[in-house]
Amino acid sequence: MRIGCAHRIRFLVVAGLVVTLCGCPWSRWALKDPDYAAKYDEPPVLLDVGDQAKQAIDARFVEGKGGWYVGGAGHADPDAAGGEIGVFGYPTSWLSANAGLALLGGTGADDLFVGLNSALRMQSPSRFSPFAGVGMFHGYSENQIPARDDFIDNDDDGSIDERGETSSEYRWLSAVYPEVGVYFWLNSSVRLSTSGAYYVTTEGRDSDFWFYGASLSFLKN
Ligand SMILES: [Ca+2]
Ligand SMILES: [Ca+2]
Repeated sequence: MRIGCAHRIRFLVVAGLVVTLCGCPWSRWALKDPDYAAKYDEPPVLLDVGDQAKQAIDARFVEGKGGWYVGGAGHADPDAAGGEIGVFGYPTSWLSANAGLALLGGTGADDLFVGLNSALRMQSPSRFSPFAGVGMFHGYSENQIPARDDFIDNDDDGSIDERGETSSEYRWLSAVYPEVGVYFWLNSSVRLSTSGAYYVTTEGRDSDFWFYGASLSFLKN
């Protein structure tokens, strides 16, 4: 009896803390989303901290929705920096997918690559949600290299190996990565993300690196 009572008190304290931290008792954080509002458009019963806590953290309304995002990432040694813009979606409330056009500079390949980045992430369906996922990047770079001694008219201007002649050199870089991070919904449509991804690249194990990034995502409610 005493143990049950202690458990109940402990639950109430924890739930009360959650409610307090989330700015309840009636959190309005996602009421602009029609699916969320349909569930929680009435204030919860006073002192029902369980319902209040659930309402304050519930982000299941994202299921079946999507939007676009913009982000950046970086790392030192090897110096690497990147930017990305793309689209994302939630096939289910606990799984998100994203794909975007990405620029990746630096890395062990020492070039600027443009390519496609995509990832799958599993997360809790809550306002603040840690996630873990996997992703991949495929990109290419184009450089001009001197071509005055190959007996080829590389630039098709009628002269072979003329002064200043160059040819294009293309390089590919691919990477796969495991990733961990956190999501936080600022409101029903704007999500802040921070993450760390370990890029395992085609440049070899000496060129693998941690890539730390942040992004803002905009959900279409
Ligand atoms: Ca030429
Ligand atoms: Ca040439």
